[in-house]
Amino acid sequence: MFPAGPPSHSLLRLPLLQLLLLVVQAVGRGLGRASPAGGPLEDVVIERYHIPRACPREVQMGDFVRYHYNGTFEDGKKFDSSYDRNTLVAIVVGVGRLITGMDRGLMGMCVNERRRLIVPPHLGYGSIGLAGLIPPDATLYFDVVLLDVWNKEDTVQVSTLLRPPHCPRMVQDGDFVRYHYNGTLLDGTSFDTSYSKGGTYDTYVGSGWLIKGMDQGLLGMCPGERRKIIIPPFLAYGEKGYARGVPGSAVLLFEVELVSREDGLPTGYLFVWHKDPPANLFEDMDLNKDGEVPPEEFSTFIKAQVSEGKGRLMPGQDPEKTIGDMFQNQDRNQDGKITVDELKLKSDEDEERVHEEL
Ligand SMILES: [Ca+2]
Ligand SMILES: [Ca+2]
Repeated sequence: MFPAGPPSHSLLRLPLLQLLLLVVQAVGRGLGRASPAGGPLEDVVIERYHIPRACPREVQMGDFVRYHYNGTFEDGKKFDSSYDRNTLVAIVVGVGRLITGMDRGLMGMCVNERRRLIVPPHLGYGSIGLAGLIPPDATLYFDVVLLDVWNKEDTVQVSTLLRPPHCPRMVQDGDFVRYHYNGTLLDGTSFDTSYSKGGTYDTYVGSGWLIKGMDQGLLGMCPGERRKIIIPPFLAYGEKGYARGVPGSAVLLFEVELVSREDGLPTGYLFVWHKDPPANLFEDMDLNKDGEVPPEEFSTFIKAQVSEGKGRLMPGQDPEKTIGDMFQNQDRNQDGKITVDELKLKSDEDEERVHEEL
């Protein structure tokens, strides 16, 4: 037989138990567990006091995270803060690099989420503490905000925001592209934008001018398309980060609007013929037939080839400059005119290199 307690006893117990459950749910959302006797906590208590509306990703074991925190004791006295050091914590989580309480307390966290963690001593610094900083058997309170999360298995994530109905040709490696972009960190901090620079960002895709993740993220894009491109740090600026605004080991989020694309030229080429060059190239260039081609004749000739659709200049550079560079390349002795021998010499070299350049 169970001993019969006084009726008032069970009446009192029920509200207390409910109250305790409510406290645990409110504080821990079921993740933390207070000990039934009200003694030391068995596990970390997690209070998710700010959860962002959008949470595309939650921290998992083995993820790399960046976060800020304030650490206090039960009496509110601060013992440590990443804000004071002006340095984010950047570390792999869930693998024992942190105190167990922090490893557990960060699991499932979203970027921009804010949590309060209550870490019992056995999941913190135990009965020994940390010399000069944490006394023995201290319960630790952390306020944490998560700013970044990625994993070494990550790839570039592309999502299309707007796709034009007609797309005759998509971006391929080697293309010359003009695009606008907004670059932010995962927590929304802006680090760069083309919109404030008075023009598009113009570059070649797949030629090493861009971070690897952007080279990948632009592929297959149509003019007029808008994309969101998320790039892990090892395909962006790595552990060092970049100048102002991109900290080390940061995931980058770009919103990109492709304005135009053109076929690029092979690396190092300034001009290519669409078909074979004219059989009598020098004679065609030497418009007044005096045996010399000065810059004016050369420029007139090249522009005629372009306008007649016989050849194509390197995109993305002032044509006058490109033609000037081409002239310099051909004028081997730099006397301001191209001779038949200079053109032949260059053509022979080019043929050896299976070059199509003039
Ligand atoms: Ca001439
Ligand atoms: Ca010359």
